[in-house]
Amino acid sequence: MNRPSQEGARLNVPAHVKHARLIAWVAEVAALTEAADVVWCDGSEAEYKRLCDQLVAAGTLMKLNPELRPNSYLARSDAGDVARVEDRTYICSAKKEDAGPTNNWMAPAEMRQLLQTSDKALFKGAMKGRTMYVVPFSMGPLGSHIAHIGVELTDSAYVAVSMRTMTRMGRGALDVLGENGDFVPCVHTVGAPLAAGAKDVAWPCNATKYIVHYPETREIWSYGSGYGGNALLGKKCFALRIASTMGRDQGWLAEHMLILGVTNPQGKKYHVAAAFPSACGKTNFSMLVPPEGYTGWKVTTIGDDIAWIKPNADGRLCAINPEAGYFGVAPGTNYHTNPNCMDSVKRDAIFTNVALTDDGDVWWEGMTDTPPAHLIDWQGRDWTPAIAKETGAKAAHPNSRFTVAATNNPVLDPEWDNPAGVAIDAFIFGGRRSTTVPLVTEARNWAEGVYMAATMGSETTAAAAGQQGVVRRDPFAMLPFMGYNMADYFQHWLNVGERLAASGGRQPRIYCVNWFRKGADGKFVWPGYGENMRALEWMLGRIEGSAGGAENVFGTSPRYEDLRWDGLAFTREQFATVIGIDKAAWQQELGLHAELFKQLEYHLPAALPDTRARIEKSLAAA
Ligand code: SAT
Ligand code: MN
Repeated sequence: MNRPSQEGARLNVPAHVKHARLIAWVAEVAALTEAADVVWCDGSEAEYKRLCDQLVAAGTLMKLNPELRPNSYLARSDAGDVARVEDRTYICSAKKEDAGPTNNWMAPAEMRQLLQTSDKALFKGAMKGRTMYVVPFSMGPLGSHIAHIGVELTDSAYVAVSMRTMTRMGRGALDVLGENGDFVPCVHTVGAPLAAGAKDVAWPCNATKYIVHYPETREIWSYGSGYGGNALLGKKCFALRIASTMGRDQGWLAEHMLILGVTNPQGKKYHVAAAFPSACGKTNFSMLVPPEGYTGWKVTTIGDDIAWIKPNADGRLCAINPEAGYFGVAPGTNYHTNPNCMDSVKRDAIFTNVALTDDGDVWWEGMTDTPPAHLIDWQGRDWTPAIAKETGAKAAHPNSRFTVAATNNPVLDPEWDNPAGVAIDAFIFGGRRSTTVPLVTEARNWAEGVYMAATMGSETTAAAAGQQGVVRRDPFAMLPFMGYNMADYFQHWLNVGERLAASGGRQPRIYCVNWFRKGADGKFVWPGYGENMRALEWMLGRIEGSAGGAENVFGTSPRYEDLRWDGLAFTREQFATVIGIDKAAWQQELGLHAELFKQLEYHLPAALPDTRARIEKSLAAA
């Protein structure tokens, strides 16, 4: 029985790791995948540097000009591995009904055969010739009662370094885990075993992809992709899909939401959590710079993508950002749309699939009004404005990204790492809709707010593979990220609100926004970005009881005179275009809500069709 110690030596288990279950699982996965070597990540800067150097030598990363972009790198992915793959994403709950009609489902035993146990199981030998990195991480401040630990085993050093930026990764997380702590096991392989002596490619991946979640055993298995949410398993896979099921079971919420702090000139601070689909401006909103005329107002970032929210003893909903970095969309980011983000990525960033300038810096569409005269595009080809004009080729991929630590953000909220979280005053839900949905609407009660969130629609973006610009229902901006039955999730939200009310706690107000309405000329009417502060101020005014509004069929929206217009030329007519409720459009919209409810019929809470019927009635009377 001296096997464990021999195994331990081959596994390179550091002396400080005493967690027997963790070690046994690492051994099991190393044996299954036939990894050539095992490296335990400690999260140190020296380790980050070593892995980055190694990635540069392998051709995966290119070091950018240190004078223009210190300590920063560019990665170019395989052209077939550029976004989340929703059609390859599975929720393997024991019962199909628990995954619900919005998720791909396969029986756990069948999926395990495919991935782990059959003769041709995909993970068998998948890491041959590669190093397996053991990446321990905390989602949320170390030791926070809202945080949870995960461990990702990955054969991608790019994933390991990205996880260091995106999570609290390394020794600290292992210390929290101790000898017997719980962790979510996450297994990731690019699915490209290397034969002895074979030359590697810069971005190994596999045409076959599986992003698999087992909610009952809280496991994640990801095969074939090295990109973003497919591979950085702490993000969408753990912090949303698995955590949503944990939240359902334990009475909390895991949401696709930014969290911001907003302080008024009197020094009163509010906290707002806002859900928008991928690539709809969460990062921009979370770093908003108040416009001219808003002297003394300040917006600070707690998170830009994900919120974990638990009720505290005082009856408040408290939120943490489980992440420690930003994996944001580069195109469209500039000194007008998000100056704080531009400053965040000035150094210490990894860029993926953006363009390279001739002097070794990065560029993407929308960064500057005039593109450089020559670039190397995201696929390593020459790019000039003339080529773009002729072929339509983008210099940067529309879903190109930056990965940077939250601590680089000049407006990072001082509470961002507070283990107790921040008490949420308002929830905002917003989609990308060129028509129909008003600029801002307040729900008259919790159930109406849940209805707004549940029926949200949005035009699809490049963040996911597939058709772009088509309206799809994206309840709570969670459609691609729900770990269980969507209708049960609606009920969970209703329950959370009821429990708050019953315990004498404070329900946050709920708002629906749409920055994206277009005029007859096809252009956005609302200027957006910093000007969104005007809608935000109105929401806070509603909370204080000082802001007026008018009821419409959907909720309460501001009249022109209810918003502050200092510093912005925006006419009553323009305002009417972004706030109006068009009867015919809403009749059609309600038809789409009915379609959604039909799809989600099983377990759909009655409060939702009831609310729909009420809206339909008042619309008919309007
Ligand atoms: O899922 S990713 O992390 O790749 C990005 C997103 O869709 O928000
Ligand atoms: Mn997101």
